[in-house]
Amino acid sequence: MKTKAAIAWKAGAPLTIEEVDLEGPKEGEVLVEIKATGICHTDYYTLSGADPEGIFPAILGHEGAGVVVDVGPGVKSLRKDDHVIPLYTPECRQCKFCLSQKTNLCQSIRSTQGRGLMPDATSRFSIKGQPILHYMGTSTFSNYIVVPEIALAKVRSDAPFDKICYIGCGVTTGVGAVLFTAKVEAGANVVVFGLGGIGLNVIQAARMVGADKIIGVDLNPAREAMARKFGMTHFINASTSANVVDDIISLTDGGADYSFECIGNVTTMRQALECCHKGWGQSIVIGVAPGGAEISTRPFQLVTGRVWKGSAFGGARGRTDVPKIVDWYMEGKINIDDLITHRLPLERINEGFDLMKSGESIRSVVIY
Ligand code: NAD
Ligand code: DAO
Ligand code: ZN
Repeated sequence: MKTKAAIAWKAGAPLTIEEVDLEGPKEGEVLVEIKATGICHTDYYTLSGADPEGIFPAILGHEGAGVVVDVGPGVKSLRKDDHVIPLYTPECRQCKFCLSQKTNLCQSIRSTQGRGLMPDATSRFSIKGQPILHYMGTSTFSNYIVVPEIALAKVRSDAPFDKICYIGCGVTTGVGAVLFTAKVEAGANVVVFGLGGIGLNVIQAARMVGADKIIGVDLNPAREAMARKFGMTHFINASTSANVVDDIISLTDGGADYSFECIGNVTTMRQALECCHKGWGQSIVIGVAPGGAEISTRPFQLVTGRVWKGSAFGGARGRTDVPKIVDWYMEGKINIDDLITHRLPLERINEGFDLMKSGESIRSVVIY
């Protein structure tokens, strides 16, 4: 069949809207019509050329929601008309990683997904016979996609696609880091570095679990008002503070119980660790730093009880946890609507990237 998609032909070039050939689903695969997709910082990271694993030509996008159109042989858990969210972190429930119950990093299709291919090591997308690569196993900048069954979360059918697409990455990454990775408890003091599409979701989850102080740190003072709306109690402007770590330690009587780095900057990663309380403070790295970057601290920071952890997709097991997060949105427990600041048709997707780069948007959503 044919599908309309935004193609990334090479790093640094704007996306172009084109008609693409899409092969139907093979064994264990599902054809999905994407109804809406968010534009995430990580799409820009890859498109800019900064991502050392970025490969082209490809169809980017990993924050979508849509409807099952057809299923390939052997698909058991999904059928036509089911509403789904594609998962860049699948959940096969059979691999060593899934069975460990210690991680959400399912590895069953990792190697082909990383090469922009389906599990049989081929692409379903092509233009005039030239293969176009998949991206993060999702490629939600295409109106129709083919995805392995294990990389689709089935969600309730009354949830609006133009909001729940954000659960495909940003919401789950931020909310999950608080609930599943850090397991923040009521009364804890929490610090969030970076008040963008991820950090604001960390803030709303910290409020949801009953955190005491929720301190936000950002260079952009325009982020303060939105962060307060989501539960931030104190703001530190990193561009005017003489010492962000000292400010946090004095606000929290010795340091944060939990900090979250939502920027992708190794300097703020160090600050996020070192503002944690001696003996028990945990710092969660969410931001993706530039290729080759390294983090550092004095090892005595760890000897004296601080813990440095990472979180991918919020530690969420996609097929299990994403439907629950959709329920929380539908029950009014989490706010997505105010984070979606811009809506665009696919033809204007490049404007979505410009809005992100200028800091004007929190999330732009493309509506098909
Ligand atoms: P964003 O651009 O929306 O937000 C980043 C915020 O950080 C902005 O408000 C910016 O003003 C602020 N900032 C930048 N430099 C700063 C500094 N030195 N000090 C203080 N504030 C600073 O980005 P986002 O969409 O929220 O993504 C944040 C990071 O999370 C990115 O690196 C992204 O790639 C990563 N990410 C990780 C995962 C994961 O699973 N671990 C998933 C999605 C995104
Ligand atoms: O198992 O090695 C692996 C893949 C891990 C993928 C984790 C992705 C999280 C960071 C990228 C941001 C995604 C939007
Ligand atoms: Zn697995």
